[in-house]
Amino acid sequence: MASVPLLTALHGGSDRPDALRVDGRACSYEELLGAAGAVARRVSGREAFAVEAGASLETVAAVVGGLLAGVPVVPVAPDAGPDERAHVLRDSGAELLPVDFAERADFSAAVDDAGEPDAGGGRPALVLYTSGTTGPPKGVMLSRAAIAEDLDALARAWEWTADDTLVHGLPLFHVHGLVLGVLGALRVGSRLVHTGRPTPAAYAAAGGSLYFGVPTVWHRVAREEAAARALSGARLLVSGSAPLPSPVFASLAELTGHEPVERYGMTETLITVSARADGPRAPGAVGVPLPGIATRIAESADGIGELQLTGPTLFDGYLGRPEATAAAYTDDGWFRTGDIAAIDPDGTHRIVGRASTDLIKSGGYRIGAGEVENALLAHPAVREAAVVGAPHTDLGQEIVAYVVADGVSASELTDFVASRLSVHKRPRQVRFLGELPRNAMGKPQKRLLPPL
Ligand code: MLC
Ligand code: AMP
Repeated sequence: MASVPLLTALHGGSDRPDALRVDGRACSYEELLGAAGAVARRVSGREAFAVEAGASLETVAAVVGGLLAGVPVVPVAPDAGPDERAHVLRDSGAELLPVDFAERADFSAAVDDAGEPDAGGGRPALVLYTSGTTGPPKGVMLSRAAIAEDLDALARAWEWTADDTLVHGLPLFHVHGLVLGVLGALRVGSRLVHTGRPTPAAYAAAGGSLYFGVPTVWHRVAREEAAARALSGARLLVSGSAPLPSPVFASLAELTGHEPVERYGMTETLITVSARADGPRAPGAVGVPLPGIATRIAESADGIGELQLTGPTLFDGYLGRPEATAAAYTDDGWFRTGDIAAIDPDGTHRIVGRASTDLIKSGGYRIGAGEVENALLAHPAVREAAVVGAPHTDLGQEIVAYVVADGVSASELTDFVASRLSVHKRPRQVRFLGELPRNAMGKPQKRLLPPL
């Protein structure tokens, strides 16, 4: 198999001392390659390894090190509770690797001209854990070929070049912050400023040309007029991971002078549809399919239905779950996104909802209702639990738990969930009911839950 170099610009070599800045610490490409080389040496020969993926140079070095060595990297959310962390490590078989950025090694002798090995022998580059409607998170296997295709398509769509300075403050254990936000910069060669947290003040101070954010970040920027106005010197503001509310689109356009570019994606498919830097942008519209991506709307009378796709950016399946992988595709081989969409006559895609209410998006994080319900049911006082996403101006959706329980308070239950799962999986509201509404078959009916 021919090698597929992924981090072309990193190997091509800018000699800027601050090519990369993560949460206040800067490094050059040479320093990053040295630290990544040390990681590559340590993991070489392993099946996979995990890294605690905080917003740090260590996380970047670990991921690049895995790519250099051709060993799959499993980023773990730093705030993952013990249950979630244990699940990810057990399911992936990966051990957590502590990383010391000061440790340096030259790994270039072990790799080919492109600075990377032969596609890791067909193994995934990354395994990213993401929630489904039920059960614990599944590991999504992403190949370096899929990542390379996606980043190149996005670079073309956004006219993203080495002259850009990319700014964002997104988590480094998901597609948005890690694949686009870090590997994208190292492939294209743009300077990267990761702000640690994506606060409006940090975005305003960073002086970038290209900004990434989830809608919650853009909502917060749009609320702080001075910070928003400071982005007027940028070239492109990109929003994704959840629907960007129309009022936020309008405020950003007014305060920054830039209509944001919206793009749509999933962990399993990477980014597949996007507005273009040289094309129209409209609230509620996520643009057109990237080159190589084919989309269709599943049969429906009114042209609104499940969005299905095929293309070179799709995942290699869920780790160790062939049935779940097969179930994600239609019989004729299209990936079922579970998102409800419409396609305008000019090809513009609009995401109008989700097929299942059991996948919640809060602050851009994907949260399975079933995982939170199981965490609640593990509490001895809880007899029944139903978790839903309720509309929320800042977060898009907030997690609301309806429980049947005795002798326990709402805050005890949220703390209990937080002690097992990541912070953002905590219910924001807990409602106590005498019983859950059920249909004649005895199945809980979330549609019939009392309004908040
Ligand atoms: C949270 N908090 C709670 C709570 N939940 N407190 C009590 N009860 C609860 N239920 C605490 C938090 O710990 C935090 O505390 C404070 O409340 C504020 O929390 P928040 O409102 O959630 O804000 P914040 O922590 O600032 O996070 C917002 C955010 C974050 C936007 C920065 O949600 C985020 O990083 N989202 C990005 C997700 C993402 O990258 N998704 C991409 C998936 S890939 P404290 O003490 O810490 O202040 C993908 C593909 C694609 O989707 O298309 O891109
Ligand atoms: P994740 O796997 O965390 O990447 O979540 C993927 C989901 O995020 C998709 O299935 C969509 O529901 C949602 N999503 C991503 N981008 C957008 C967008 N621009 N507009 C609406 N929903 C989006």
